[in-house]
Amino acid sequence: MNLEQQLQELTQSMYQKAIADCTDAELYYSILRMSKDLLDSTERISGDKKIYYISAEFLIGKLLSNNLINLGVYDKLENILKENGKELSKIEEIEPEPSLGNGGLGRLAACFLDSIATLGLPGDGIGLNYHFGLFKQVFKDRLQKAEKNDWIEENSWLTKTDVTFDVKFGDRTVKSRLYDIDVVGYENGVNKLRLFDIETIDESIVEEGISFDKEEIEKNLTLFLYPDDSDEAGNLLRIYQQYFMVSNAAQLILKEMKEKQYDLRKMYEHAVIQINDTHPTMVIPELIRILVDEKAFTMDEAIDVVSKTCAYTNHTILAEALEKWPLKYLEKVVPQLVPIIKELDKRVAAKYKDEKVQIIDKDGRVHMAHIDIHYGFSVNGVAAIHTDILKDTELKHFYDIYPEKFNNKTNGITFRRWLLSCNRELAAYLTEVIGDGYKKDADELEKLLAHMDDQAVLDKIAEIKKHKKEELVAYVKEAEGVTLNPNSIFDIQVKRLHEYKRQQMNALYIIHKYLEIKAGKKPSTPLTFIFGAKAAPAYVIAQDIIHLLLVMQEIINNDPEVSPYMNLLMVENYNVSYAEKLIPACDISEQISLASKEASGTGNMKFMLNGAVTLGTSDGANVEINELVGDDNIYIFGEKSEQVIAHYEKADYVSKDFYEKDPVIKEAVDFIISKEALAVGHKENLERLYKELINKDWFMTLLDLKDYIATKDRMFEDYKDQQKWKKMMLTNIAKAGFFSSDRTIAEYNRDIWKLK
Ligand code: 26Q
Repeated sequence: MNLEQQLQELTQSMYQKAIADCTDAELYYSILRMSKDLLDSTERISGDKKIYYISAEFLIGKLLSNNLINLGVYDKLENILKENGKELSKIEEIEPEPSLGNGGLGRLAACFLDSIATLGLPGDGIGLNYHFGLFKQVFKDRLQKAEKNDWIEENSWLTKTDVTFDVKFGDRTVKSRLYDIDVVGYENGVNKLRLFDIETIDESIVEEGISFDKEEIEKNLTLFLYPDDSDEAGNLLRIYQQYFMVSNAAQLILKEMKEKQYDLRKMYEHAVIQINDTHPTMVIPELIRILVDEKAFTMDEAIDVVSKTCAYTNHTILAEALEKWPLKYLEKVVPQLVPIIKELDKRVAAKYKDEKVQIIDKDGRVHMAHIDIHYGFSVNGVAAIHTDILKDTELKHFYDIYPEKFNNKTNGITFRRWLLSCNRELAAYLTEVIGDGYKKDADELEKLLAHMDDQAVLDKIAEIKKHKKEELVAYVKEAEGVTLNPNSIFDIQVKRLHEYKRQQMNALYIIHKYLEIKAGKKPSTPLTFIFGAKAAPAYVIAQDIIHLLLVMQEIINNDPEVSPYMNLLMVENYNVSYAEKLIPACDISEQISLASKEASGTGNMKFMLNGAVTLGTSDGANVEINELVGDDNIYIFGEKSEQVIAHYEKADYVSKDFYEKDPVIKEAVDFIISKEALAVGHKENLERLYKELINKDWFMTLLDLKDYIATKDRMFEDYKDQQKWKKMMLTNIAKAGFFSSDRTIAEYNRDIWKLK
């Protein structure tokens, strides 16, 4: 049966309609069913050793387009639908987006699953089936409000399995249920994302917004994903979630070991567990506990086997983001792990006197990362500069003990989603120019460099960019009711809202530009500034920054003296699907974190691949982008990480000095509490932000502001030289191959997992 017959049969049996008579929604559910059938008949990837990627987040995004591409049927299906008067891209819009992640770490896990399957490696993701995922963001009165984000439907990519486990907490036992989502590699076999849920969940306990009774574990355990704030509220529930995840993971892994009749004493020959940040760390004591209590291992044997099986990835150096759970919390939620953790701590204390490497500190807090480092065989950072900072500074005391465990794995992104799917026009054109080898071997993108002086190629790449800008303009008009100018420069900053990422610095630039235009100094090319960002609900200053952006949007877009020259848009509910529309339309990619703070960044890679030019600091993977494209094809500004680290060590950064000494800085910061701003915004929010900037500014916004303004202005000037700009675009695309997650995963496998 061919594809058309297959689909026809489904629309008939599900809706008693021919394809041409179905609504987009009916077609979506029919194609979903058809795709699941196709996945069912695709080969399962198998092998003697398997990677289990445990993560509290898998920010998978919508799956339809990607699955069709990876199954190799996208083009065929698109044509069949076209012949029936239907548009596949419209049908894709029907799918609800699963937001099972906060940002970079969760999206990385999703890209990794795609690449693991694409490389044909046996490997599953293990996580939680959050019913509402991350909150949905709405703006009311120029403030962020959080609402629940429903995504699970009767028909979805989830497959209910008959696997259930008991999970024992200190005060209760709950029953879990496993749901699977198939993960198909690009023209390859299928692995699984395994998401655990609890049978007794009760969605109706969610009240106003996203509040709910935190005590009723049986009803709330998998309701929400925790936003990445480190505030105390709900920490106990987070520990319940983490233990639920790892207890299930451990039981599943042991079940598979048993089914394959592997010798548990050689577990590490058949299984490797990648611990994605510290969130799944309890899998280490949990496995040790099971081996000792139920499988007759001695403590020494159990520790030895588990340590050879587990590897840890660090995604941050922000001290406040490193998990340290009070022993008291663990005693309440998982008392059975406490003696194991104490034993692990005792062994460390007996060997190393240095306080900095202990597991339990003198305040009785358990440092989760320290468990991973002592009792795992690999520790990796996610970009070269990040791994160096771990070795030299943050984790220096551990590096001195275990130099052989430390390694770097620079992050990557899957080109199937971030090029083939989100920018079909560019992908098709690249195929025309350099062939389609780049789809499986991303380094082949470099073949583009041979066309650096080929005017037709340069023009076509620019034309595609213009087309993607027009598409975005149309979408934004519909979704946000805002009119943008496709002939302006699109300058985009999309990522979680955090002070270290410095959206506030971008806001100050925009204020500065606004004031210049008011004073009669107009930019030669109109400018469009776009933001997208969710802020953790408990993160007050982040909320204030969103407020400032929405206030400036109102002021700028409604001022007839200014709006012909610049516009500002903060999109509502930025998520993976929105990213897929914004990134292909971008000219300038904002990557402006305070040097040393962004472990890697992955948005930077997605923008580059789609022909945007980076405006960034020497931080995270920007450093490697810089090395690849050279200084002429990127705009780097601001103080370097060593200088920033020295400021923290000497405590010599005083933001008020910058504010008082420089009239340009003062003017921009003062505008936050000007009467124009206060006429539109709230005094409380704006004043708090103003004071934060001049009195504290922990992430040194004002330190780099002048250099940022100068560099950004230079970039806008350079844009006028379109020939030069097009060559920069081409170079960025051509050099993006290194950032394919296929490369990253091949390195994980070569150095850590050693499958096949
Ligand atoms: C911790 C404790 C309590 C509640 C929440 C959390 C929590 C949740 C999520 C802490 C951290 C996160 C997410 C971190 C994250 O996304 N890190 C990013 O990882 C990317 C992939 O490696 C990097 O590219 C980014 O630089 C890094 O910020």
